Amino acid sequence: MKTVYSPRHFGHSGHVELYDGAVVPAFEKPERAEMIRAAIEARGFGEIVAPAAHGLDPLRKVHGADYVGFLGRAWELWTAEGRTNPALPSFWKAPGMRAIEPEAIDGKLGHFSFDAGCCLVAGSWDAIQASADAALTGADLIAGGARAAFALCRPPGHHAHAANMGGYCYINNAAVAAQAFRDRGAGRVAVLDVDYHHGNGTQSILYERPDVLVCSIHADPRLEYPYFLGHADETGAGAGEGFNVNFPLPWGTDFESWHAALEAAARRIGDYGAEIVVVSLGVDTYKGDPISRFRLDSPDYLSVGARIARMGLPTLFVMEGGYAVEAVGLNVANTLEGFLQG
Ligand code: FKS
Ligand code: ZN
Repeated sequence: MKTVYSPRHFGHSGHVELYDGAVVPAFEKPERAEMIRAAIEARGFGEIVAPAAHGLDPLRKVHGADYVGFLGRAWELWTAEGRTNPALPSFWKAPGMRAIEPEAIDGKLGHFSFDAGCCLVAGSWDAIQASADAALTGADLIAGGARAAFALCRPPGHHAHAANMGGYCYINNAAVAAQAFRDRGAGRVAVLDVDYHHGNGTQSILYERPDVLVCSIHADPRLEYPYFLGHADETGAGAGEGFNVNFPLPWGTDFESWHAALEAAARRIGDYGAEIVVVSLGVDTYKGDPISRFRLDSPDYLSVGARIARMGLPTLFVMEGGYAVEAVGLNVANTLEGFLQG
């Protein structure tokens, strides 16, 4: 299995987030991707290739053109005001306020985000594009006949909505890849999101579409980020009714309960008749994760990979979360190894 990776992710560093009421360095940091790359290299899974540039058109198929344009210009607009800190949003519209894009960059940052989990620094946009290109290059490998590919995306994507960044995510790499498969002729695509957090962006983007089934296994939004989406009764809308499946689980969920949800999701994807599966791969389900509360252990990821393999579908793994830096490489590599042996 090939891995698609770019060192351009390093451009997205030195960014911050609000945590426990303080501005702190973001948990989503460059070391994560480097630990994963090192673990993949050490296991010798296959070649590590650079992403090919696909331009912005594939991004604009799932995101608003104004939003993509904003991401491209935000740092320039922010620094034109003489500022050097990361561009961090902190103003949002409540229901009843007007969704008119402000001219001032501080207003734009709030207009195009849903939390303070995403700030932009000088190299962020380049890293964001490289990350989306990694997912698209992975999709190319599978379209070219590969059984599987691993897009080592950073920054991650599954929280990004059509016109809003949030939760470390800017461009929804999984949705971009799913759309790319559709455009290349796949009839039915599934997204399987195993990150600890609900993939609210992926769900939102694909909510009214029957051609992409979205299944997400995550911490219950009554308890956990992203708080406002990811409940079990969200089943899709319009033509997409029945094509969104959420598996919210309580804090403290162990591998046995988690795996039961994976089993149900895998069956649903099989029943759907998916031709390809995009796996939003987060390993923040790990018991040692500093911001999450599930209890999977490193060897469990071998079983996760094996169960995904048993779906028997061409599989694109797209990297999402996982913050226990010392174990993130092991856990991702175990997932991929379990897949390759399964
Ligand atoms: C709540 C703190 C919430 C934000 C967590 C973001 C998680 C991001 C992620 C992704 F895959 F996108 F990276 N902090 N107490 O892991 O889902
Ligand atoms: Zn997560």
